[in-house]
Amino acid sequence: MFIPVLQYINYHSSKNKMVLPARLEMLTLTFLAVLSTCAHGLKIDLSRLALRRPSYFVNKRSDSGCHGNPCEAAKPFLCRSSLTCVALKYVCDGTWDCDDGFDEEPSVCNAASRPSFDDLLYLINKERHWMVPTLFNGADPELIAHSLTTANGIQDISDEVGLTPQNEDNLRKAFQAASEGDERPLLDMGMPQGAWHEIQYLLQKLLDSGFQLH
Ligand SMILES: [Ca+2]
Repeated sequence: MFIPVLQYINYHSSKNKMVLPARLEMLTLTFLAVLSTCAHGLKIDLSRLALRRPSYFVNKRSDSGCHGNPCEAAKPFLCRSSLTCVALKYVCDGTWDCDDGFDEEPSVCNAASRPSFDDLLYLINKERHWMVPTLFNGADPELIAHSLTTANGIQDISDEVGLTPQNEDNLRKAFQAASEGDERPLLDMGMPQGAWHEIQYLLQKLLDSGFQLH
């Protein structure tokens, strides 16, 4: 079964370009040289990449929709600054296979072990009435999902999304609540009854991937 893992979204629409933190700008620049790619039949989906052009989305990965990736299926990971192609077993294996180390960048490796962008976006949209203002300062759900997929931890998300100290504190409490199996802090934040298990599952998956609470 196909499991989308690596998904990068461009947030440089004219609407929000001016308010985005420099960190996200740099992250987007990181992927400038990478075209839309797909990992055919493999675990990593590179079909959503940050490109410096208006919002770019590939709704669903499909073989017919994959284009721009010159790599063969056995080596589907395209390096950033060269046309070097890397087999997935060498992505995030601790050794640079791309000249610039793109295959070992933390954001790439974070995304490889995280819940998918789509799963996170679905949850955030579903719970957006309380989750977005309480935890993410009213930010765009796609930006939040992207950041959760690639960030090292809360500080990165704060820099990328623009959180208040209260948001950071609430986010930290939410992760701790998930870790401790205690839904009460989230109920106090406005989480509706019945939403807990899905939220706990995804937060715990983030923690399991090494997501840092500082
Ligand atoms: Ca490598």
